[in-house]
Amino acid sequence: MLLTHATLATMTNGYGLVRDAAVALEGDRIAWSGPMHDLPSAFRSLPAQDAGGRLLTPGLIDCHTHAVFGGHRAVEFELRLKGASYEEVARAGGGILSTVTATRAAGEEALLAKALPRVDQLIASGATTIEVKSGYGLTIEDELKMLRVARRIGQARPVTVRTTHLAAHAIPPEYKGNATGYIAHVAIPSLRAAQAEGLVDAVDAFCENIAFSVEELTPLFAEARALGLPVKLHAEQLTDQQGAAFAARHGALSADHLEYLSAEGIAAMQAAGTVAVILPGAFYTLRETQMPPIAALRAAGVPMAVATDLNPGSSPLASLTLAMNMACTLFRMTPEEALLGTTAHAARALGLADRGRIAPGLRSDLCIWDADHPAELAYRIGATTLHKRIFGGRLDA
Ligand code: DI6
Ligand code: FE
Repeated sequence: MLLTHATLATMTNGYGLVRDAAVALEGDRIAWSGPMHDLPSAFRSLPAQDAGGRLLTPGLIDCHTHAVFGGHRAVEFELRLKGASYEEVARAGGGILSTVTATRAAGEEALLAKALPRVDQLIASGATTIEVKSGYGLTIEDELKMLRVARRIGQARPVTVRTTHLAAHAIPPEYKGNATGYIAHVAIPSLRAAQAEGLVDAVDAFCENIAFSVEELTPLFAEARALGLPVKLHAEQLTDQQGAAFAARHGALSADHLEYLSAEGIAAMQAAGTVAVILPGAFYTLRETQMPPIAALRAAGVPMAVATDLNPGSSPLASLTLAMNMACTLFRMTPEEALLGTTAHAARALGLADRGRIAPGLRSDLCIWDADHPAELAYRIGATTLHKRIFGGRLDA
């Protein structure tokens, strides 16, 4: 396929804007891209599609989601707005453990049927690659079930799914007060089993005083290393646990949230090449006031990604373009940083070198937008101007 008369945001050197451009696709790879007048004659005979001057970007990448879960938490949302305390919400059946109960009770088919409409919303906002975490099963079998469902999303929809093992997300009631036992008897064995079944691309954990400490997570990250799996970490979301520096010491692909990230954490991430994943949907939902240190991350040259954190509790957000808008308006990221955050830097946060930019040899995952400048993607609030996606060289119907 040959796309002609397009405005390209190649995402090499910022937007990497090329006006009146063409892109040649061969199979699932980009063969050539550049100004129309430079198009090599070899590609001129490919079947052409006129983009009519529209904006072309790399397919968007949501590098942090919890898109597989049972139930919802809308009632908890309403109770909190009526003034209920956290304890009252928990007694009324809310909170993260209510999602664990609902996820354990659901079968694979039911979980898949609930996840697909969420994924369809992400796709409608331009996603061609999504990451999906486990973490609401919290038993060996239920964590495996979640990862199997996540993998099946990639067979059911035109989207690449990367799966992340997040058994260290919360301590289930049966291990209350025994985080170490939970890591030893559930998190590590479920990771081994998931790896044996080929279900896992990375290992994540929630490092927080209401979840796991750096010390408790050390054996899990050692196991990840022994299995040859990269790590990431939910770090410094609510308090500074020095999780980002711990993750960086383990060569983490990313540290995510980072509202309470310290200068030492930034330096450690910079030295290790760890991506900062910015999640404005959770900040917004929880009405947090402490912002992640965007200016300091920028000054240190730490690559920033932006993701939805799609989950039923702290971020029921299923639009990447809205996440980009929030990153700009709430955190003062620029629209260019926000788009790098859902393309080139999101690819890096997933350890994927074959996507996130428009360049020869990369996957032909592209978005065609009814827009003429890339700043439009982050500028609109909740309106997505996606015209069509191309996934692996195929135009969406
Ligand atoms: N941080 C979050 O914001 C979510 N998980 C995490 O580690 C919350 C998940 C939930 O409330 O269901
Ligand atoms: Fe998360």
